[in-house]
Amino acid sequence: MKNVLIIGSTGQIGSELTLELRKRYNGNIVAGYIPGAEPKGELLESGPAEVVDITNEQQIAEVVSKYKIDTIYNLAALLSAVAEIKPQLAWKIGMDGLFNVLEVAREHHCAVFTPSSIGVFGNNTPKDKTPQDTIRNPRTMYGVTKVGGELLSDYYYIRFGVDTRSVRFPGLISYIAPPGGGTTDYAVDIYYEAVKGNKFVCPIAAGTFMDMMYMPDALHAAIQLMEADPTRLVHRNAFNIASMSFDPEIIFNNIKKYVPEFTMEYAVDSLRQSIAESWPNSLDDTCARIEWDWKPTYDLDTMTKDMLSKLKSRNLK
Ligand code: AKB
Repeated sequence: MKNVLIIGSTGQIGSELTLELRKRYNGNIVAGYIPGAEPKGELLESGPAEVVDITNEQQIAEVVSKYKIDTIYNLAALLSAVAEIKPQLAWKIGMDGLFNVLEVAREHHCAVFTPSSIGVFGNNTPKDKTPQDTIRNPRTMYGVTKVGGELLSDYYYIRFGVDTRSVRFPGLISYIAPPGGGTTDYAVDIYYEAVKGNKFVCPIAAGTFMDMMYMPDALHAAIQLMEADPTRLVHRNAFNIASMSFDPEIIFNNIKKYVPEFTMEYAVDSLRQSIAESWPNSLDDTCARIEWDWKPTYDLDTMTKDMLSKLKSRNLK
């Protein structure tokens, strides 16, 4: 039996990860949320839910004690573009919040998964097939908190034995909860506009490549890493994982294969563009493949077919 707390359970990753964990484990899988972002529908009905504000250490500790939690998925974060607008809040959630989670985990012997991101890399990092162990010098607050988060999580493992693990997520593409505030969000929005029959106005310039991943692979990565044999892990915080890399032209043309009337124009957003240009074109995920058998299932074409069919069945307006 596993008892899991998901902090940020109603966000893009949390809303799907919580349901996946409930299918997989028969313990208490607690959906942590903040007021204003309450769980609804299946997420609310299929298991316990509690207010858990990551900035409140005591609140986290009370829920961990109440449900005898052994694993925390810490999904609270501001994404890259919004973190540039609210850097103080990004720090409070990303660093102070993580510190609270790690302290509770240390006292209550919990394992912790905290997503990292391709945002840990910066302009001096090798751009193509970015290695696992390389320069991490972001110039965004999001990247700073993600590098800090990786270091702090490794510190808690080395110093206190807290079982911390993480992956560097690329842009995540999904059809249930929207991302909101990221640099890679365009690769989600483009599907919604295609299905609604609208022209897509792309905020990222043609020729800008970034790693992306379909949500089922991302969920699988998080769960598979947390279940991995610890004796095989050379790395912990955080593993490069990859499944596809494309620029706006490539994803547009792939969607157009199935929606021939679809059109796109560019209105480049300077903030998102500068962040995108500082990130790698593609990551080398060899260490994840060797240390815990990471292997993605979806490529661009299989993802496009699934996204379009799932969104079409929702009759979007
Ligand atoms: C973002 O664009 O901020 C995120 C990320 C790649 O971490 N999707």
